[in-house]
Amino acid sequence: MERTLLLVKPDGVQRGLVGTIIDKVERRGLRMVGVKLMSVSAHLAETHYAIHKGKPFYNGLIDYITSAPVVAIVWQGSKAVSVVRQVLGSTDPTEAQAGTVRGDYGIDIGRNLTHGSDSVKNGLTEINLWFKPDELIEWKRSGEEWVFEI
Ligand code: D4T
Repeated sequence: MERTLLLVKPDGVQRGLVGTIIDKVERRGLRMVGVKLMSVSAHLAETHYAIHKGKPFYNGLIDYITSAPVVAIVWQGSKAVSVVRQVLGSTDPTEAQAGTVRGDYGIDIGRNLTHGSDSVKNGLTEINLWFKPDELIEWKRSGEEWVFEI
């Protein structure tokens, strides 16, 4: 089964949307296997967003993600990467569909509330960056046979 990293960014935490965002993914049927509220160091932010270094929005992005606590969550389940990105909506909230997190609660791409891994490979890399192995719990959610045709 796939795993993916979801970050509720500082605006999501400050605006009290943590529960709403978790609820949407949880009701979709994915299983949470790790979660924590954390301050993001400059080093962690720069490592996570290394691919964007040098782009015009990079400095603002680092300032934003380190400005207040974030909630980091690892989700597991069939197609977890694409399901989380679908729940979050397009990176630019003005292009995100209604019913998605960004489409319902966002306006500005620089305050887009969340991050979701964009591939299985990047998901594993990001999970290793944000979580220690003992912060992830193996468990089975009862009733998963009603979500997945295993
Ligand atoms: P995140 O990391 O927020 O899930 O973004 P995505 O994976 O959906 O999109 P991304 O890597 O292309 O962008 C990372 C982050 O940078 C911000 N951003 C992006 C911005 O402020 N201005 C921009 O022009 C772009 C392209 C938003 C998300």
